[in-house]
Amino acid sequence: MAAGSLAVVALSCLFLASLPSYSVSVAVMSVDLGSEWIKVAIVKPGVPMEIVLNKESRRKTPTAVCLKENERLFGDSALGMSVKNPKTVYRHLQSLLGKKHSNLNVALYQKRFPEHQLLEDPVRGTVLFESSEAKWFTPEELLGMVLNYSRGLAQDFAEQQIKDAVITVPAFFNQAERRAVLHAAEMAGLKVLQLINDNTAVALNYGVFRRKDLDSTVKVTFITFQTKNDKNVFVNQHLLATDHSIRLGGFEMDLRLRDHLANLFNEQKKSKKDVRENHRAMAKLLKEAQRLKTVLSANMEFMAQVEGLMDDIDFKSKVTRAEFEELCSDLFERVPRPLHDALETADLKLDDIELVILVGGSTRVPKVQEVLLKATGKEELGKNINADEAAAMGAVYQAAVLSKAFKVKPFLIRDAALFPIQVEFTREVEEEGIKTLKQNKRILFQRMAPYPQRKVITFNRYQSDFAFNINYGDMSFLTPNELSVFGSVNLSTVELSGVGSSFQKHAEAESKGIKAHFNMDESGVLLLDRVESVFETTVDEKEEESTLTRLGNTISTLFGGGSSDPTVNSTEPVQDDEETPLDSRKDKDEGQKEEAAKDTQSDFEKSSEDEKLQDKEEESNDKKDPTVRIKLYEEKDAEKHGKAEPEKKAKLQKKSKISEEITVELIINDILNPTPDDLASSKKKLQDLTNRDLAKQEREKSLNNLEAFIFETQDKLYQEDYSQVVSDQEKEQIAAKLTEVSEWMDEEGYAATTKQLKEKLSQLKGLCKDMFFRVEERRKWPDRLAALESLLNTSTFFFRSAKQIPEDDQIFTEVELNMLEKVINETTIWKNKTVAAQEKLSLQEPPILLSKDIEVKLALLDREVNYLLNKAKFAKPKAKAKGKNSTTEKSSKANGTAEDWETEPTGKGSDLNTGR
Ligand SMILES: *[C@@H]1O[C@H](CO)[C@@H](O)[C@H](O)[C@H]1NC(C)=O
Ligand SMILES: *[C@@H]1O[C@H](CO)[C@@H](O)[C@H](O)[C@H]1NC(C)=O
Ligand SMILES: *[C@@H]1O[C@H](CO)[C@@H](O)[C@H](O)[C@H]1NC(C)=O
Ligand SMILES: *[C@@H]1O[C@H](CO)[C@@H](O)[C@H](O)[C@H]1NC(C)=O
Ligand SMILES: *[C@@H]1O[C@H](CO)[C@@H](O)[C@H](O)[C@H]1NC(C)=O
Ligand SMILES: *[C@@H]1O[C@H](CO)[C@@H](O)[C@H](O)[C@H]1NC(C)=O
Ligand SMILES: CC(=O)N[C@H]1CO[C@H](CO)[C@@H](O)[C@@H]1O
Repeated sequence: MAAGSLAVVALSCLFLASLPSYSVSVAVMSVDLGSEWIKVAIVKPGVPMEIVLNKESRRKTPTAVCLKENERLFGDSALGMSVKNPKTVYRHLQSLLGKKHSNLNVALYQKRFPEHQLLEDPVRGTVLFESSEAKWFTPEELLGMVLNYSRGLAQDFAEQQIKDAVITVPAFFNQAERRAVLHAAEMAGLKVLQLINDNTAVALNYGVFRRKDLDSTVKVTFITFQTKNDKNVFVNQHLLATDHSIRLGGFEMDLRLRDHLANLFNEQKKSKKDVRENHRAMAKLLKEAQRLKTVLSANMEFMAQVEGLMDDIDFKSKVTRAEFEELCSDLFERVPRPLHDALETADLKLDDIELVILVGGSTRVPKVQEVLLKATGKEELGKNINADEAAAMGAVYQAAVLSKAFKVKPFLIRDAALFPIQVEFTREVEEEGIKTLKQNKRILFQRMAPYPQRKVITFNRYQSDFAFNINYGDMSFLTPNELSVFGSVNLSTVELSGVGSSFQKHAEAESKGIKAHFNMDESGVLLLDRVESVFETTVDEKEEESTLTRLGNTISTLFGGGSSDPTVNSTEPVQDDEETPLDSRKDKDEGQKEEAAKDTQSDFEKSSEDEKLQDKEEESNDKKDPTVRIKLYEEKDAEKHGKAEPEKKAKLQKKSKISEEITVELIINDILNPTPDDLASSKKKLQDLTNRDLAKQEREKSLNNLEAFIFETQDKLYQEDYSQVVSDQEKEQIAAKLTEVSEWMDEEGYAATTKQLKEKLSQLKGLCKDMFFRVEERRKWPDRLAALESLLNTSTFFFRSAKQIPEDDQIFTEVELNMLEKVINETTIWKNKTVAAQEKLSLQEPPILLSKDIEVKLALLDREVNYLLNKAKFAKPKAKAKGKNSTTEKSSKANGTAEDWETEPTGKGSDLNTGR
């Protein structure tokens, strides 16, 4: 949107640290998934976080895929096709994710991209793109292709396989939209470590590099303006929404400019047709409009031009920045509003804001900056952060933190859920003999609730199977228009079975309610971990048994993974660890809800234990490696059990908790997930397309190789090096074959299979092998022979010098020296003989002087000399070190024996070997 969202992100800075350090060798990546651009970053051992360059060596890649009849194109190539064949190009997919066909976003998309046919999925009610190739594609599949392409870029850049990724999503993405991105990633075979809100990623990037400036205990709050989304714009601290925000955004500006250009063209009356009717022409104008917007950020006016816009008519017209600002004036007017709204919701004043950072493409538009400066009353906007890449860099930092492979100082992020989520259920109540159905609502996650967070909800009044709904809570902060874009406010219905039987089974025990365990995970996705029916019995115990049971319980809880493990055995006693926080929380709940206060016994309790857990976690993170988050929950449990022990020892009566797993059927009410079969078939669809692309690339390579071989060899036949080593007959034969294959290629080559092309090439190579060999050998001779000659010379010199060492000082044995001489003799003879024989041969005959033989001789001689040199190197005269001078030394040498020399492998080198 033009205005952008105001993001207030709270970061708890827990670690003062410098840059990350790395250990194991596994690269991880981030994808900053924008509706127009994708930015990819990697981190790999020994290499700091880096933005990945794409095939055009650019730091960002258009989010687009082109599905041609026989291949796919991505990035700039895909976008390039939009002016040739707009129907094959799919982009701006973000606004369709997790949306029903009836959604306003879909209508808007259809209007913006009339070339696409959007169908309705009969089962899920979502959008399908009709395509001539496979019958249709879902937005998730198309996004999956783009994600896998991004992975390919990252892998090429990192020069290794990558599977793990952190992907950014707009903070305002709801549950269905987040799940859609996860499904797309799954289709691409990517393992998503986390979906991170893009403004959070920016904030993280900001925080990480200013760690030292941030106080370790103070919460840091700062604001980003995010203008890259042309949808409802929210913030993760405060949700902001403007009436027409779905129409806002950089892309909206592009479209307005495009329409302006179309008007200008129509006014020029060079064609009788309306340019708006022509998809290709409009695509060309859109491309020009995007260029225009960028240029007008730096210039006051610009000449827009498109060659052959329509029916070979060129278009050319001047557009001024003033005109552009006029076109978008209503967008600019809305810029300040979200800022004020956000400050109000946050109960902050402008003075409280230290820094305003702009993020997103349209923030380069001077007018947007001007309006914001005025609205914030600041001197300047935060420019000390590379806004374009901050999200990708923040996300890859997080990827490094989450991947166990890197030792990174974590920067703890508490993100906030933008949309409240509540549990709704109906219960029959009897008042004065009249039975009525009572609707109940309990908030599960409040608006702006921090996550990741676990919550436990306890239903106390049910003794038989029942159902409850999970819905979004009070969404009145959205306008009706925004709400309709938002989609279903109903998330799911949970049907429980086994409640009644759990009560029958434990009739003697006291019910502690039905507990539903929820988890809002790191990606902001709500999960229902499990539901259990909890009972408590009071039993008299013998001390012995008690100890054993207790030990058993403690151990099993430790290994069972604590509260996050849904496989806890149903009849296994569970430690009494949830009750205390529950009770303390109950008071607070009752204070908040009048309804609850009426009941003598609350229907319902909400445990905020996990908030405490979280707090604890933050503390313990100070000391421990927080990359192992799950572990911390377990440790927490263990700690509790530890504390509970002494208390229980004192009692002879033991309260024992029994947990009975309740079967859950989850009915999804917003957007159905693709079934496992759907996912498998999508995966296959993508894999098939990838395989087809790879096969096509392979075939093109084979074709090129064959073409190049023919061309180069034909040329070589005229070069002296080659023509002199072949007989006329051989030359003719080769030339004829080359011509034959060349003609075959012209006639049938374009239909030929990769296999045929490869076969032709290997036939030709076989035919030319001898010729090439002769040429190659001749080329190698001078070098190799010179090397051999030189080594013979030095070896001979060395041999002679060694021979001259006086007998007393001699360190080499006679055998050794004879061996060297023999090798020298033999090599010299071989060389003389072979060279002489080769000279007698014609150039066209197979050579007998072979470079590989020369290399063998070289190696042999070299080894021999080196052996002796090495021996000399470690030889050390014993008698020398007596403080005598060189003259007396000589005389002492006269009666030195072999004993004076000591060979020691670890000793230091003597002078002997430097003589060479
Ligand atoms: C994803 O891309 C890689 C190459 O980077 C390829 O090997 C793989 O098959 C692709 N996966 C799918 C599902 O297309
Ligand atoms: C959504 O949930 C509310 C409250 O549970 C209910 O009244 C409404 O009918 C539900 N809507 C749909 C479409 O299921
Ligand atoms: C090496 O050749 C020389 C003469 O060229 C000869 O005197 C000597 O005995 C030969 N040595 C060996 C070890 O063959
Ligand atoms: C090798 O040939 C060179 C001349 O090419 C000659 O001087 C030398 O004596 C020959 N050596 C032997 C061992 O044949
Ligand atoms: C070396 O020895 C000679 C005689 O043996 C002596 O004249 C000379 O001074 C000595 N030099 C040193 C440096 O000791
Ligand atoms: C070496 O010479 C010294 C004096 O010149 C003499 O004392 C010694 O015996 C001689 N050693 C041998 C092994 O000849
Ligand atoms: C260790 C243990 O008690 N395992 C039991 C868990 O519960 C199932 C049935 O629900 C039993 O079959 C296991 O023996």
